[in-house]
Amino acid sequence: MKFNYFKTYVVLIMTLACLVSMQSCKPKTAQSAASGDASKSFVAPGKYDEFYNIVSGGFNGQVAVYGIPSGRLFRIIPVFSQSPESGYGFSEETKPMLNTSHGFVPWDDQHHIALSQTKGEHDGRWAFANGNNTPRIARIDLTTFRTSEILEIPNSAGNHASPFITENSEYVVAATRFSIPLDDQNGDVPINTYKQNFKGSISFISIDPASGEMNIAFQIRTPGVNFDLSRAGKGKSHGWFFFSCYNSEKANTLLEQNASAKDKDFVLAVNWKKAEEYVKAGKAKKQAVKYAHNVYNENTHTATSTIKTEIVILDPADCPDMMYMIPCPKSPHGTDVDPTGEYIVASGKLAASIPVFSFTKLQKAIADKAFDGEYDGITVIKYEAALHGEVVKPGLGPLHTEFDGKGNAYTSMFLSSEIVKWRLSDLQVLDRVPTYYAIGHLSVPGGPTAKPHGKYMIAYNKMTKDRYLPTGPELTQSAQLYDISGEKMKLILDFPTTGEPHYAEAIPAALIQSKQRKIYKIEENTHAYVSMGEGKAKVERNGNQVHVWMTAIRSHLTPDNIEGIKVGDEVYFHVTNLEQDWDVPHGFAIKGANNAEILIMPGETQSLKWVADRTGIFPFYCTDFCSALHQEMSGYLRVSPAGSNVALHFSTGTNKPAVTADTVKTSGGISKN
Ligand code: RUQ
Ligand code: CUA
Repeated sequence: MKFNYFKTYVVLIMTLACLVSMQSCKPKTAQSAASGDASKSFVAPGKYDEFYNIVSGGFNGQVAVYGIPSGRLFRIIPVFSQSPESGYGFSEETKPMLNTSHGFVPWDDQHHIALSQTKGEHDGRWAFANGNNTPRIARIDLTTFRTSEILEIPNSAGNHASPFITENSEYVVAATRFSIPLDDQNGDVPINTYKQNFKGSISFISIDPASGEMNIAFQIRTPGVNFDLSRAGKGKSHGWFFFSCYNSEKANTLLEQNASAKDKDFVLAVNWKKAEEYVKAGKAKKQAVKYAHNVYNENTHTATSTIKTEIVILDPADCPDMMYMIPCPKSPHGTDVDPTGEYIVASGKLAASIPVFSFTKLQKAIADKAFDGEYDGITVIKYEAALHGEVVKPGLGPLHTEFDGKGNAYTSMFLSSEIVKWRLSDLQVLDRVPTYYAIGHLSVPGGPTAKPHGKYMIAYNKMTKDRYLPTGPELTQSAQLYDISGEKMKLILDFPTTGEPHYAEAIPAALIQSKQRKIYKIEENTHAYVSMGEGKAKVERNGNQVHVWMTAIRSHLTPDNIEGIKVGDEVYFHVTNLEQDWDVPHGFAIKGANNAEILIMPGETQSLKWVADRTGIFPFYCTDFCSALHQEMSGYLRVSPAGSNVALHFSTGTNKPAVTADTVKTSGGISKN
């Protein structure tokens, strides 16, 4: 169990060889395996898919929605990145969603999805998504497919190990990838004082059962390791959480070697029910921190960002029996819990076998004190005492495991580019199937829940090479769909994805399809600049700020002639979409806007800021093809020199003579058509 230089060396060389040349590890050729039974993924035109598949977007910072089994792309949901397509992060209302303690951060790296659960099953309310880079968790409403809330996480750096959900959505949980000096410490320390000064943290974020609103209930300070993918216990192990961690060496340089030195890292098992008791008993200490909490309100159609300044944090030294470390070979990347909650599968990406731990044995090991010393003050369980067994020679580079609910597990093998099916009871390998190429995550609809729908499995691959028509230096990312209803896994579809897909979760369409919001009721619109009807449209000046209360309805904008804007003015277009029909958004764009368009849903108000930088006539128009007269849905704005005496004037459907400030005291009016 001790450091074995030769073994480490061999594994590293193998890893490097495969990484440098995927060729050596990739299975045959694309053609030889293109045996998919396409009829199984065929969804006839006009027919619906069986599942919504909610897929991470990686470095595009967004979340995408596909149909399964067709692989059709339905929607890209703006989450952590500005989206010029909808105006998310560009409109005045949505800018606060991207506020953080570092200011406005319009991008992130989005890797994992967790769908809300009740009693261990998907309940179709929310999807949670992580922002890796500037640690954040977002909540997406599954009735609108829009981002409702973003919570920044303090004491974290690289929020990769998240979000993971407990079986009744009590908590969405996040662990830090990078350990760092905690936020209330002086972080200006030499990097080589890692071992003394760097700590990890785990955040338990409560979810309001009614509104879904997130709140950091408590954090746990941990040794300065790196955390990776993790899962909540379920069923019999409900109340526990299992985190994979690597870099138990606490290396701060050349991690590819130095964080792989030891034969074993750990799975950290946390008894979170016990942690709750310690918090109740006052064991958690207050800590001054700074983090943003951003919430979108569907009545004001406006987000607010609040900077919060305190959390409570538990120190394991004050909390006996709250957590244990289970040794795990080598650099575990993912820990997954089977549908019964009994088996905890840990995949060491450099390990030659997959250890499977037993929750029952873990409990017995704790009761019998079958311990193997301590790591940073945390009791280490004897490896064999918690072990159910090892899957022997499963393949190279095991990463993630999902389950079919029929006693089988499926593990992705990055290096050997395959999925391996094995049986939980006796750990026998049953089948293996190639992926094209270099699979990262895999997902069975319902796979992380207590009731997987063991019919399909989707592989998310890091490379596609020869699978699609080439598109210059960068090739598409891709997913592959497998039929797992029989004994053998069968490839039935390749489909390209947007961004780089990491984890995804699929949910039966029947759970959310009928709950989709169609419109926002105009009478419930309490936006500060709403126009409740065309007659309410107006333009007002306040210093160099001009506010335009504008309405949109098929097929005109009101007002559509605006004069009296001067160079240097900041013009705010507050556009209310008066439609009350499903699927009739209107858009708004104006020449020279240095942000984006805005897309306004029926009954909603959104605002675009535009600065007049030169004199002239500036057309504006609706960007969403909304009717046969969409192309007519447009208007003109006149900009005059800074000192000009052209009076503020607006109209729709009238042609009044040009006016100056000398002749007109008040602004113009709107003619009814
Ligand atoms: S990680 S490929 Cu970003 Cu989810 Cu395992
Ligand atoms: Cu409204 Cu096009």
